[in-house]
Amino acid sequence: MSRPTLYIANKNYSSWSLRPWIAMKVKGIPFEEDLQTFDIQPEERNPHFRAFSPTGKVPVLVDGDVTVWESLAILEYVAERHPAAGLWPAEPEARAVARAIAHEMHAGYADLRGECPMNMRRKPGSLAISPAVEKDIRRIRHIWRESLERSGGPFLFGDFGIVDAMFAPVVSRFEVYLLGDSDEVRRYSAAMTGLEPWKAWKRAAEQEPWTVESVEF
Ligand SMILES: N[C@@H](CCC(=O)N[C@@H](CS)C(=O)NCC(=O)O)C(=O)O
Repeated sequence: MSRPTLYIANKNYSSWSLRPWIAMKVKGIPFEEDLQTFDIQPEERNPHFRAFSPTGKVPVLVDGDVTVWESLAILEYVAERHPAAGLWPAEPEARAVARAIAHEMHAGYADLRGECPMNMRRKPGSLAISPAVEKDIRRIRHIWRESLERSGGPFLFGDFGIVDAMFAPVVSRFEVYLLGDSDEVRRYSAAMTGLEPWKAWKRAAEQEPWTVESVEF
């Protein structure tokens, strides 16, 4: 059986790409990776992405005749194709809550995403953040604290799953911008950054030669 291809962009910057990539790696699901670099001038909007992506954005998973875009839809597709991987909690109640949290992440936290773009190799240091970002951080910390208390960790619903994949780039943002110093953040970040796929992605990000100046601050 041929492997699907996951199209991603620069590992240093592409937060949406990290989500399906880390989920598939953690679960040992085979795929080919095709990294397409962002345009140096972001206003050019990466026309080369159009060759494989209906929206001109990444990530995109191509599995035979099927093309799936949108990170959460890709994760759902992978979960359906690999039910034994346990990408969602087994119990319907926990699964419903996990889905609600994953959708909240997918649709929300625009202020955090806009003001604190993912930049994995940035030297850790704080920056001035707006009250809207503080609100996003409070909400995320609440979700992490409540989920870890309920599941006992180390991930939000016990074992690593889609919810954790959705929050992986947030862990990086918290680290490099020194956001949310608290027990639940330290505990969850340690679990995430201890994963071998996390370390591999970060190493690759640090070695990339490309710089997008507009998100370097
Ligand atoms: N909601 C989409 C967001 C995808 C997205 O914005 N991807 C960024 C890279 S992290 C992108 O391709 N940006 C290029 C552009 O906007 O031209 C998803 O979940 O996959």
